[in-house]
Amino acid sequence: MNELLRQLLFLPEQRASLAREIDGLHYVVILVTMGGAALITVIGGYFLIRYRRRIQDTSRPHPGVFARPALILETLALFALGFIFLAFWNAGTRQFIDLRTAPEGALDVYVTAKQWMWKFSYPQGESMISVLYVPARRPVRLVMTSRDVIHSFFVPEFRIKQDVLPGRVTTAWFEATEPGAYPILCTEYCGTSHSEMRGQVIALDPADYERWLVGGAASTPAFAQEAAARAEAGQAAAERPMPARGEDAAARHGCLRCHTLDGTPHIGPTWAGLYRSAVPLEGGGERIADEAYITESIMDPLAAMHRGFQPVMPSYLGIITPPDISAIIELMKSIRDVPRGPVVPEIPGAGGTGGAAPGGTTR
Ligand code: HEC
Ligand SMILES: [Cu+2]
Repeated sequence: MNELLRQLLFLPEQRASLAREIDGLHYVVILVTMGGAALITVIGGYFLIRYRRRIQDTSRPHPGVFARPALILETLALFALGFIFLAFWNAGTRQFIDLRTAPEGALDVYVTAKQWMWKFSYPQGESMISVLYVPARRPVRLVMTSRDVIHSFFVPEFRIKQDVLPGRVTTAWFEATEPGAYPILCTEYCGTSHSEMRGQVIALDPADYERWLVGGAASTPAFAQEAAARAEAGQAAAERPMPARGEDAAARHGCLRCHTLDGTPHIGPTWAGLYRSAVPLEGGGERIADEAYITESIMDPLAAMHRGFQPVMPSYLGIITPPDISAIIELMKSIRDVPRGPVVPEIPGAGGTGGAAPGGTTR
């Protein structure tokens, strides 16, 4: 039953000691509300037909809500509702208290959140970024605080979610039931890279955990090493400065087939020295290459053409994401002082399509 409902509701596996209980309350609430809704629909439908207006027959009097059988039913329903409320309240309060109070002898780990990473410090002195090693089948208490804004620590498989606040300490505890790697997510929007503020809880067999304490990550089982490598790669990506991410995005979208970063003329105007420069336009006039002009050039390249270039740039409307555009603009800002010669190539359009970026990535 538990497994069936868990899958029906698309919930992740239950991998902490309290997860099953929490899901239990969830199931009861969902089933009671769905059952209630179904009951009301059926009763409403019955009344709709039973008491519909009849043209001929006006003799049958409406029994009225104050008739004795109705009163009895209504009183019973009220009591049932009160009982359901008390039952929810009772189960919810007990779970809340269980979730709040870590068992005696729990292992303490200190958690510091900051844009955009989780840092875990152990009483013995180690400190890990993005990866939280814990022994399985032993309670772990997290003592958490933030260095900047509000974050929220969420491990779906453990069913724990706790806000992490600057200038305040909050706690959460869990006991992983099985060794494994479980993702950590930040569930409080905390800035540009909020979605990349991830990590892994790596629950190890107690013996493996002891080995980790002595020998570090190298002495953990293969699954743990894989998860740690994944978490670290994600962290490195999140920490990459925006211009570098802009270069990734430009390469990914093929911009560097036509644009250069080092000032060399090519199929499209070089991005070196472009930011905030005056762009001469086809048909006269000029525009300052600010964020608006750059974004417009990417979405609708023909709207304002750089004088002397061919109309070969495709529109990226609906293809490129706003974060990618921001990163590309940051990349352009970072090379605004790179000297550029004449921007327009000698023979316009001679490069054709699909050529490699000549010297496009010298930075
Ligand atoms: C097929 C070649 C080609 C590709 C690919 C291409 N562009 Fe362009 N781009 C051009 C040409 C040619 C121009 C100048 C004519 C115009 O304004 O449309 C240009 C103009 C621009 C301008 C205005 C610069 C100026 O000096 O007026 C920006 C900004 C720009 N491109 C960004 C991008 C970005 C970002 C990408 C990738 C997402 C990209 N381009 C992909 C050829 C290309
Ligand atoms: Cu966050």
